[in-house]
Amino acid sequence: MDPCDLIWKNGEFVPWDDAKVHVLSHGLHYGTGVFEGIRAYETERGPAIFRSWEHFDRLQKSAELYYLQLPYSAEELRLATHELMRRNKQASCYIRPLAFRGYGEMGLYANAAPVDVIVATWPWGAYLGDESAGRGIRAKVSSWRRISPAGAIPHAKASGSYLNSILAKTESANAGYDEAILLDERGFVCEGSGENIFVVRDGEILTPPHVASILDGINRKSVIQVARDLGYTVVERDIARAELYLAEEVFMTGTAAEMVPVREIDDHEIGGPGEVTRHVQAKFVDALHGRADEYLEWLDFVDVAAVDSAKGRDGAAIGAEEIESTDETIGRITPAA
Ligand code: PPE
Repeated sequence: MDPCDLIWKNGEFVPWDDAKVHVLSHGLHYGTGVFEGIRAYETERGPAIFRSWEHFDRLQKSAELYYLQLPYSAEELRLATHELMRRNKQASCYIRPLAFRGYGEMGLYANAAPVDVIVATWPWGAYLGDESAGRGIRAKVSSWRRISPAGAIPHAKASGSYLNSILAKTESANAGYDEAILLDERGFVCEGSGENIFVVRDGEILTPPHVASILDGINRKSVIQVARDLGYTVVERDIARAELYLAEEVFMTGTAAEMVPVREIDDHEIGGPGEVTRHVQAKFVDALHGRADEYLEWLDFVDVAAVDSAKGRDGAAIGAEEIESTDETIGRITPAA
């Protein structure tokens, strides 16, 4: 990893190497955490976090689903992230908020253990390899099914759920593929180990619906909108495994991976990146980087010149609560007319 200077932890900015936890932290033992993956990009108007409101909102919903009470509001965490990026002097980065049950009680009903919250930032390059966005990746349908909604909550971005993704990813990597595609418990196409999936058939763009145990991806939602705005028909419906092999084009979306064409699945050549993928990808990448006026409202611009609002008048570090009240210059901007 490429460390940065500071990590925001429970309302304070602490040096990267000092952001530690007790080995008896609940989340470490039972996976009781929820997290987010967010990216910030350098734009002509300064650093901008892509759809930060939606990410912090999802963090809060994931927490609620697993009965974790977040001691900070989504807005407090969003503004703490701005301050962290300013202090780490980052124009672009990956952002990882995590809330987990901390140290204080063991056992499965441990409400006495606190919920700790951190936000970390670091530079993270192309998740599926430098060539992934241009050339496309090779994927393998996993022998592991996506966690069933009967046993856990696929809609929550919960730490423990990722054991499922890690099994699938490990299997595909050990077999020499770039990524895994998981089927849901019914045997329909679900998603990648860390991405949503799209299939192009007869010129239409298909993607699995919510009942297929997907994570409700923020890039999924964005790409659906971009594709529809470009005039494509996007249908959310169950997709049979064979439709992957019969597809004209396949692509995946996720914060870390961004938008990546899939050129081969289970040794069936899909080809590409195809015309539809390229068309949507070009617009989507413009949106991420602030080059598409119609999507500027998705960008949360970080005011790098803002006063260091997390320092009180005496210069002492304070919590996110105060950041919110002093840092009003940062907000959702309206697209230029
Ligand atoms: N499904 C899963 C299982 C998933 O983990 C992600 C994101 C997505 C879909 C796409 O969601 P979104 O980022 O909102 O479009 N995966 C995150 C974790 C990656 C990691 O290795 O850690 C990410 O992309 O940040």
